[in-house]
Amino acid sequence: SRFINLACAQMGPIARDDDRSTVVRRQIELLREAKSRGAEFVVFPELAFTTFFPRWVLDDPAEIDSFFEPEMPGPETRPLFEAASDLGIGFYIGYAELAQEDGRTRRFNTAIIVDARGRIVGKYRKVHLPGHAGPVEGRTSQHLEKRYFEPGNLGFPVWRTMGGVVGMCICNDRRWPETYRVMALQGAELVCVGYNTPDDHTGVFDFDQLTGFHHQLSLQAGAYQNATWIAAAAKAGCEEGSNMIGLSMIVAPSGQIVAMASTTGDELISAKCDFDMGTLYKRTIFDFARHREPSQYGLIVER
Ligand code: CDT
Repeated sequence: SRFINLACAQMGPIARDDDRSTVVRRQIELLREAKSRGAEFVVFPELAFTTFFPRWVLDDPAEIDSFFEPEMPGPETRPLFEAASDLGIGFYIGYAELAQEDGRTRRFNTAIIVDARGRIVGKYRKVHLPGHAGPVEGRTSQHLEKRYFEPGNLGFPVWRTMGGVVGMCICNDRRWPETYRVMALQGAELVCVGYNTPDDHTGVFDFDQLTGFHHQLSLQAGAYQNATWIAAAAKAGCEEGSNMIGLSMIVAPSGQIVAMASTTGDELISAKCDFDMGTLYKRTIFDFARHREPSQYGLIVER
């Protein structure tokens, strides 16, 4: 067995005018609780340092930039890195990344893995950007990730860290089977995911009433079909008038939920997870080399 004591640090709402330092103090409090429970690795939400700004139509470039991080860690986020390394805890966290790349300014919805010594070991940029590039008429709430971010350009890598093979995705990515499969084909044993999921995100009540179910369904199917652990952390609660689901959870390669949040506020959940549970599934029902038939899957990359 190869055990890791894993935690998800669900965060309650962040107000539009909350500063980074206030938010980081909350995150450090969650890290301390994680330490008291013996956790070695903590998963924080998507865009974890600010409110979920893609709900608004913003035009002022300075205001838009105020939600982005030109460096990670920066002056206000460094205390999180220091606290985690003092506690000997690794973490995953999401943030809005302002990058200078290919001779221009680029914006991505990004997540990183930081090891227990405070070093960034991996970066992922969200591939599946939901919503629209401009406001949709008649909708009471907007989801404008396509306005503020480019699709990620780093693929779905995995990293050997924390005693296992670890990959990342962000929020909407968790609904797409390709996300998990690309990482599973590289041997992923743990997939980390942070999310902000409003309970009115499709605008169709028949679908929206199933928001929690579809979240669980995606994670449980993703874990089972790819023989991997999944640790998913929400930003939850009523944030600037938008109700976002909680249900942060840790899912085993069996598809079973082994820990789940019961509130929509700051809440730590944790579980002792055996990376070798995934190995067992990979040697039996999901032995990819023996059972998959890639020659029959061509359409998936052609369309
Ligand atoms: N942040 C994010 O990706 N949220 C989406 C909901 C919005 S879709 C318009 C999700 O898939 O949870």
